[in-house]
Amino acid sequence: MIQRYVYGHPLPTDAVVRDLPVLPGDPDGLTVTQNAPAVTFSMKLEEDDLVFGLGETIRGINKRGHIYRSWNLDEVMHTEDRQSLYGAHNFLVITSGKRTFGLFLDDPGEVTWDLGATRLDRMDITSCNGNLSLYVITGRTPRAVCHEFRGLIGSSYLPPYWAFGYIQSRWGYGSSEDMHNVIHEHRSRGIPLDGVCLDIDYMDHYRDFTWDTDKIPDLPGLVADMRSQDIHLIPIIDAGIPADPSDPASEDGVRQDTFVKREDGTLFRAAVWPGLSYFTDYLNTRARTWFGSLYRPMLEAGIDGFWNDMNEPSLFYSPEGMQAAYAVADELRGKNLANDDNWKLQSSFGSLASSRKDYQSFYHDLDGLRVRHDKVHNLYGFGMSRATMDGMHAFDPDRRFLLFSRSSYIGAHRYAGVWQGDNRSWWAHLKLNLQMLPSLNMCGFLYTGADIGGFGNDATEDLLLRWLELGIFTPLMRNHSALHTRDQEVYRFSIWEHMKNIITVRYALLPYLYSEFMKAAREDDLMFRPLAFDYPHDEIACQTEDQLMLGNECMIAPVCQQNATGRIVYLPEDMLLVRLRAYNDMDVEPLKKGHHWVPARLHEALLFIRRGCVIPFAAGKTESTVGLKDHPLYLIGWDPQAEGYTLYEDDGITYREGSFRVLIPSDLPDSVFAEGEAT
Ligand code: MIG
Repeated sequence: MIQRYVYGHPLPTDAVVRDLPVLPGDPDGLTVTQNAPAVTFSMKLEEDDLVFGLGETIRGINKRGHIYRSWNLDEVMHTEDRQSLYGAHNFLVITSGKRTFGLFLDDPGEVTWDLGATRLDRMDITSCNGNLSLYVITGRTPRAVCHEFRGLIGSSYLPPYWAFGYIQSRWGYGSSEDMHNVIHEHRSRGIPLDGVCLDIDYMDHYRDFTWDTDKIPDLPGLVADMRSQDIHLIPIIDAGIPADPSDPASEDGVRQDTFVKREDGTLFRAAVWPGLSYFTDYLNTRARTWFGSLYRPMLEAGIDGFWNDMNEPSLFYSPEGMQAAYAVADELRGKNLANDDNWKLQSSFGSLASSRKDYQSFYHDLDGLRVRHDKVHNLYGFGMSRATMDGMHAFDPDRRFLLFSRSSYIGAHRYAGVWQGDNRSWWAHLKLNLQMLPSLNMCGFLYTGADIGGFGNDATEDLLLRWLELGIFTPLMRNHSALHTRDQEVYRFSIWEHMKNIITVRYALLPYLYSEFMKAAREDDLMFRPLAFDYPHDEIACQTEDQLMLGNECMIAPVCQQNATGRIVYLPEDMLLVRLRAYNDMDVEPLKKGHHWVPARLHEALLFIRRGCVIPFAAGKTESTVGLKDHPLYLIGWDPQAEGYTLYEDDGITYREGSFRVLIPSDLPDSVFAEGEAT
């Protein structure tokens, strides 16, 4: 059941797809405190309350014990002390033996979530602007609450099948030659690959929708050449459009009045990669349609996937902010700077990026309603995803396109996936990658993954291999790294063959993973779940922070620790351990419920299948998802009497309904089953 309450004057967000009646008064169990304009919703947290949700953010699967802030930011440090990353996903579920319910604050402005941080036994959620719809969702289980909620916010975005293939990316890729090299290095070694990303360097002076013709003389030719090798080209698009009349998109946007403005009606400008830039008013329908149409020439060149970046929006500085900083510098120039002055000088430049002041200095036109940006800040990336996907569908309404965005709000999950942003080559971030998966799924974002190997800093070979051993399960499986960091393509490392073998496991698993993804998307369900969702009465499962349920049959427990030769895994029920080395190299071992030390050498990925379940594997080696179609399937499970697996399949390209096929062990003679007794 979903109940809706309204506070202040909510702005339209398009997060939900159902218009529910507004109930009078306040919801039961929440204390509402007005502190104009803010509104706070408070509740006592019981000792056994678990708190899940908030989508893309830092810290554990159980969010209890920290203050989070919904305020989309270009945050380069995903450390424990942060409060915000790139998305605002204002949904959480509170569950204990006694009660289970969800809260969704449809509020596009700043919201803080004190989830037992100030006081262990207290939750305070504060809407800073006090204009929102509050939805209270009840259900028997956390999974049921999420299902209800997902019905409210609408179906998740569907990527094409190829988007589940391995994708190689790097900040620095910008030319046809880069693309050819990356493809050659993968194909010549038999490392599977379905996509390569172009980062900002392909553009002509960082101008969106242009490409440097010295680096890419023939874009349609490049795309066609790549497609003939079953590889898709995925260029980046940034939110800012250069404030320069010589740029066609800029000139056209000014003429058609599609950019955000300051209070006095002049165009808002701030610097990003191309220098001073304009920002499309993605909250305006006409401007969105305009921006979406800008993708057309690249779609016509054969491109069918993009990644949208910098759409929090990230701002390096505004001219006003820079001027103020210069004024401070002029005032202090030549002085003997004591501590305070030194700090003042440093911080006047150091605080220029994505500043509050700048976010308060421009306005959106919400189809007739003028709203200051900070009141609707968290909708910006959502609007960009929507503009892009609508533009792609205007080009071809029947085709599924790949799109993943950095910034998002609930609602954006209907238009695109998200990647988890600028993580680091840290073991802690491998674990964080896992921890964000279920909370993103809860908020509708099924197509997601993190930069495998880590974006910032230098990856070691063991980190990359272990990270691939998690990445084989994530719908978006992309290796990406930052400029000036150590080369991170698989083929750069001495143990590349192990990495390659692990990637072949991904492809062998794809029929299953795709089927589970599509089931989750069609049924408003979760592909990744905290163990607490499936075993609510199991105290250990409820506290497990480094394992996840995957689909309806599996559990994953990746090794997230350097130098480890295995790990302790908690099995909440009897399961079949599958130790995976390559598509054709694995061993299985039935294990009893309880704790186990599970050996996993560096090149071995771990997967656990519930007793009584079977999952399909593709037999055979492939270079890309295209080749997978020819491979027969076999099953892996505990015992040959198992019921079978219902596989979902479709064309992977259009929105045409697919079909279900029941795979039964007795029909698939090559299937693998456990031998011997469980230990
Ligand atoms: O200011 O395009 O998160 O994936 O490689 C940095 C360059 C801009 C941030 C993205 C990252 C991308 C990088 N971008």
